[in-house]
Formats: sequence, structure tokens, C-alpha cells
Amino acid sequence: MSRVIVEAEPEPISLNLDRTALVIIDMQRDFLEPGGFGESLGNDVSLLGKAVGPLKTLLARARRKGVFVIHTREGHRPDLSDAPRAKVERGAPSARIGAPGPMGRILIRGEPGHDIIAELYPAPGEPVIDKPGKGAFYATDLHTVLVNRGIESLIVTGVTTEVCVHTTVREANDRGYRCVVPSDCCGSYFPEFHEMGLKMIKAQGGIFGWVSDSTRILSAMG
Ligand code: TIU
Repeated sequence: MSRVIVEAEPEPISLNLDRTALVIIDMQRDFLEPGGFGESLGNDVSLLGKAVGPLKTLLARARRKGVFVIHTREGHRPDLSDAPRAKVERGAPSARIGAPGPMGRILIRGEPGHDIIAELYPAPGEPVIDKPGKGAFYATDLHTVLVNRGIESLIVTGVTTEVCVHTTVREANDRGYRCVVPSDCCGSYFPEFHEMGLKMIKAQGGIFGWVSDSTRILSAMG
């Protein structure tokens, strides 16, 4: 067993690295690059770029230490049969889910924009979970994959802090996982939502989980 103590708020968190997964949420071109879903919703996509460097370093260390790595992608079937109308109606009419864009059809599985950015591309053997919603547990087999590996704690990273990262942390917390979120490995189109989203996780004695950063996690991992 490889147990480490990570400095975090509201208190240090003890992680058994053999039972911990690094979950990388939706680091897709559609959210991080111009012309995708993020931009179609009126956002400045450059704001998410800050998380890439720290996350790349954390991913490399997790791989070296044998920590289980899982990636997720938000997106839909080409016929949109799994996309609720209420979701498709979001965004500029010419650039909604399924509409053609510079990176292919927006938020559609198999299109270039749906793919994970090159810097964080999944390695062979790392599961990729395709999710139709904001939370990574909703309508996916993520829980089954984690249970089968004996995972009990999650390091949750990716974009965006207050949307898919937050929803996933809430879902994971309700399913009994202990979650720690490294603040510099996630990002938002709204810096104030990023800050507040992290505060909401660690408030009330860690109501949803713990907040740390890549420096403190790397130092604990060794
Ligand atoms: N719009 C926004 O902030 N996020 C999303 O739509 N999806 C994710 O967070 N992945």
C-alpha cells in the first residue's frame, strides 16, 4: 500500500495511491480552443489554458507512480438522440450542439473538436468516459470502472471548475468517494466562479471534498 498525506483544505487528506484515480474532466478542444462549444456559449476560451501546464505535470507524475488515470469527454451521438432539447437550445443559434464549426460538428463524438487536447492525450490503456451530461457519473459506466479497480479517492481536475468538475465532485461525494481538487489543475471562463466553486467544495469542514494544488500533491506523491 502506498499511503501519502496531501496538504489540503480544510485539512490534510490521506490517500492510498493504489486506490486513488486521477480524473481529468473534459480537457477537449471544444472547450479550450476557439470555434468550439465553449466559445459558442460566449466565453473567452483562453482563460482555461492556465490549467494545462500544471495538469500535464501532475498527469506525468501520476503515470510514473502507477496512479489510475481516467479521462472524460462531454459530447453527443451524431444523431443527437442523447442530447436533451433544453441543452441543444443553449448557445448562439448558428453554433449550437451539432452545428458545423471549424473543428467539426460542435460537441459531437468523433469530431476533431470533441477530442482531448494533444498535451493531455490519453495513453493506451487509460479509460476514456464519454458523458452526455455535466457530471461524469450521469449515464456513464464510470462508477463501475472505479469499483472494479477498488478506487476510493479521486483527484478531480479539468474544466470547467463550477460546471463539470463541480457536478462530478458532487456526484462522487454522494457515491462515497473522497475527492481532492487541485486548484491550479482546473479552470473556468469566470475566475470568480472558479474561486467560489473551490470555496464551496471545502466549506463546512469539506462538505464535498478537499482543495489542494499540484505542488502539494506532487510533493506528497514523491
Ligand atoms: N460551459 C461550461 O462552463 N462548461 C461546460 O459546458 N462543460 C464542462 O464544464 N465540461
